[in-house]
Amino acid sequence: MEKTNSSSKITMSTTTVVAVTTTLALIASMIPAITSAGGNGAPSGAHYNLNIIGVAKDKTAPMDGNDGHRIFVKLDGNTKILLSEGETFNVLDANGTDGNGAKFQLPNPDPDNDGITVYSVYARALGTPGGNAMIATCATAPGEDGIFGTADDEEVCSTETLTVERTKGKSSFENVSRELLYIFVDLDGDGTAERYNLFADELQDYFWSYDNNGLKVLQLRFYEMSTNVN
Ligand SMILES: [Ca+2]
Ligand SMILES: [Ca+2]
Ligand SMILES: [Ca+2]
Repeated sequence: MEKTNSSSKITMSTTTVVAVTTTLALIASMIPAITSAGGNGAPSGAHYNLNIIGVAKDKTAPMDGNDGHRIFVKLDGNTKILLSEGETFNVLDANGTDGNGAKFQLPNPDPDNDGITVYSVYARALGTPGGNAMIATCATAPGEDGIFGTADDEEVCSTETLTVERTKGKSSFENVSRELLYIFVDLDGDGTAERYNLFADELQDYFWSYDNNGLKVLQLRFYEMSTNVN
């Protein structure tokens, strides 16, 4: 009996040692992943990449249906990037400098508007140092009559805007899901802005208003992971 007990004790302690070793191995294997994810501030993993490129001279080619993972905007001045709801990420009109804006397709980021996104967007400034851009999510509100397509419709923009500046040195990604995937606007007139997800029915014709002041490249990355914007 005593022998069995002692043998079972040894087994138990061996199990413990194995468990500890396994845990250490797991932690050790995670460290490189954490380090590489923290290198540029972006998560690791699959993503859709979109470069928004500021150009000094307006492009003349229409570039409709040109899914080159990039959109051209004015290097200085305002460009509308129209947003269209779809199953996938896709550049529908790459030329934002030609008078009808650019057009980008993306999925609804938060269909029930609970503040937990179904995907996340990260941004960083690239290109030669200098320049900044201010981006606001905007849309058309139905106005006092509550009906779209009538004279009192108005363009509204989010109170939560994103400003990106290209400074010297390494540029890091930041999670900008709150600024680019939602619009904060006071539709009910009580003096406090409410939050609406992109493509919520309360608004129409969503777009990013891209105010460029010399930023060469804004890089956006869309990841299949959620962000809590509450
Ligand atoms: Ca265009
Ligand atoms: Ca109206
Ligand atoms: Ca309100």
